Amino acid sequence: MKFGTKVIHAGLEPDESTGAIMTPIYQTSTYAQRVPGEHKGYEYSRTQNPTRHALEKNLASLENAKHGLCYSSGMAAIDSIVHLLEPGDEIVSTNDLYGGSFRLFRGVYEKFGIKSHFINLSDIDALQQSINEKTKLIWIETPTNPLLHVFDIQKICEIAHQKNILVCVDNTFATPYLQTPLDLGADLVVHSLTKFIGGHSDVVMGAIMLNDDSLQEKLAFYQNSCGATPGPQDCFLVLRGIKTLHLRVQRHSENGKTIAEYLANHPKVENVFWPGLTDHKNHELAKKQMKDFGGMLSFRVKGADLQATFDLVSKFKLFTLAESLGGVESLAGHPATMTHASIPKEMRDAYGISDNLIRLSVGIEDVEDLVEDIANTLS
Ligand code: P1T
Repeated sequence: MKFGTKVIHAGLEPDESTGAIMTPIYQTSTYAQRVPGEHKGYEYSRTQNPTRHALEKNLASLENAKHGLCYSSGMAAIDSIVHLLEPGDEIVSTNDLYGGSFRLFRGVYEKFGIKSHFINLSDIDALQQSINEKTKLIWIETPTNPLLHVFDIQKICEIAHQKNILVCVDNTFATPYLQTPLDLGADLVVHSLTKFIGGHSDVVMGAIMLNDDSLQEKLAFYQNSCGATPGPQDCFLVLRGIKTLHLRVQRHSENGKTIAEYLANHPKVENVFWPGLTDHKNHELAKKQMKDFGGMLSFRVKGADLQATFDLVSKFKLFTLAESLGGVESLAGHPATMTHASIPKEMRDAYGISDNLIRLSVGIEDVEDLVEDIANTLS
């Protein structure tokens, strides 16, 4: 089945009892048992829920995975993956990643004895040097949040697997429409479904997709034991959003291209980070690894200090100043003080998350209006 068919059909059947075409919202916490232990596959909705199961099967199919697991947020999904590690284990990750992931690895898990290294994953020598016998997980974001670095998933997986290290790719920015990391060797894929997959900025949710049965068994145990599972209403909303994922991401990518090219030629813009630009330093890799380049981009405003950047980012009319990304509507953000504020300033400065950096989540509106909004704001 091709992608545009999978989003509409994979894992989904008309409801057996009524023939309803759309997966019903099974708004129930529990299920009748005939005698103790004899039931229809569902006991309690933290553990299993039919609406959630339909979504998990659909998501697995999109990532060419055997298994899917849903969580009450992207962070809960990421947290669950760290539960696979033991005290004393280490994580190697990128130095450009969502601030919440940094906060979890550094702020929560270091006190449980799990250390994280944040490096440039394009630098294979640095990667080799960061790996030691304690390394159990390599955490990739590609493209990264907020600077849109692109890393070679296949190459990193080859290095990791020689040493029995798991590789997880946070595929939130790309979506499975643009890239399927499991096909490139990754062990786990994680998503904030809150973003492009849900697509309408009306739900917070996360997911893990994977092939390995024993890892799935462990993660399902943690999912049920820790309990950060989503409700059926939210699962229904994500299922509904997914049906147009391919169309939306095509349009996000087209609009992203127009805006990236407009900004790249604007005299007040210092640099633009979008992997589709031919002068992006990972453009050739992005072309090989991704189907298109998506609607996320960031840019630096020439000579702007913090106040000037605040003034600018607050003046857009169509790009709403807000956290999050990937919805149908365009959003603008200031990473240094919003999504990446939990990264210490000296680290942000060293990694390029400067005070004059603005991030755009380009929506699916008519692009002429978006360009006009940017033109007016920059002038
Ligand atoms: O917000 P939540 O659903 O918990 O997802 C966390 C998350 C995970 N991975 C990536 C790459 C993300 O960008 C996020 C959330 N990011 C934002 C809220 C943001 O504005 O960047």
